[in-house]
Amino acid sequence: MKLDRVEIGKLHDLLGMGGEILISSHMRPDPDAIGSVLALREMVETFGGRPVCILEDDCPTRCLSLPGAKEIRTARELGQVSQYSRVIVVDSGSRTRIGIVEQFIATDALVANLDHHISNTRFGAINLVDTDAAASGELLFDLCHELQVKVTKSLATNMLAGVLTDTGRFRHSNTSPRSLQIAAELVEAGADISALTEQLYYAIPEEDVRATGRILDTLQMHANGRISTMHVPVRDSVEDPDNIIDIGRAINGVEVAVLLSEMKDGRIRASLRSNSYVNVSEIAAAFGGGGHERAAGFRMSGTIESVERRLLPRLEAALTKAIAPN
Ligand SMILES: [Mn+2]
Repeated sequence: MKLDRVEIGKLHDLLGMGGEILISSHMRPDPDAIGSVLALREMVETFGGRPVCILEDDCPTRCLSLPGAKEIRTARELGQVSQYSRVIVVDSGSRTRIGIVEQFIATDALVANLDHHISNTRFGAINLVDTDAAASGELLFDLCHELQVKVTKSLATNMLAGVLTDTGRFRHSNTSPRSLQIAAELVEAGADISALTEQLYYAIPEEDVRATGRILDTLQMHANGRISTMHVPVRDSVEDPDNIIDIGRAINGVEVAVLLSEMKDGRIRASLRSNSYVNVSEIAAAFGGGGHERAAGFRMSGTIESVERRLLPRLEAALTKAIAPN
């Protein structure tokens, strides 16, 4: 997808204004969110601005070695709320997905929305949304070229973190020739793909491995083996649940994998993955969430069991609809 020239121009103007610019991304940030925030931080500095990176939740430990990660603040640790009139939100399908950080956005703020989710609500005054991009990191790479920002080693590392993880290490169906070309250029620009993979995937805390064993034990199959579900009680929450839902999705015959997790606030987070034909973004949207065709999610109050009881019929209907001959 070609990025809109007018919107790029408007982002260029925003970056050129200098001064403080708030950069944020979604709650429970993943490496694409963190890497993109950090890449934008460097881009803002290149333009002479002062980036302020604030997220609702802590940077996951596996992302702490990304260049600049220590500069990210959580809304909680800041305590006092300052209001920013220039804001960039990245990798977030809607404004509410940044959570409590919304309080830091002044009412008349100029907000740029940079994202790749199909469910993106175009909430910015500036909207650069490329739903063909596998990761926000890809979108930012294109932006670097449009804005003539030199891709340094640190920029390349932060953007590659997003491309690497949002494509599931180049295995998911969103992996395009462009994803691979961009990854190659990022490696050429100095990103160490091997070191990055080690940090992001091979540094799992021991307690998370043990919790994974208990979560796998909750596996149940539905709809003649086409749906798998697993449950995560709050005491077993792990930093990177993608690894677990990937196992549910890898079971022979499964089309949709579901991971239902209890959150600290008592609500349930549902993560949905599909293999080849069910659009889980539509199903997540029906429950007030969103995402991509093959990876989506939503949050809802209730118990794991009550959410599962409401979700399963929807999934079964989607399976039937997708399979039924025209
Ligand atoms: Mn992303």
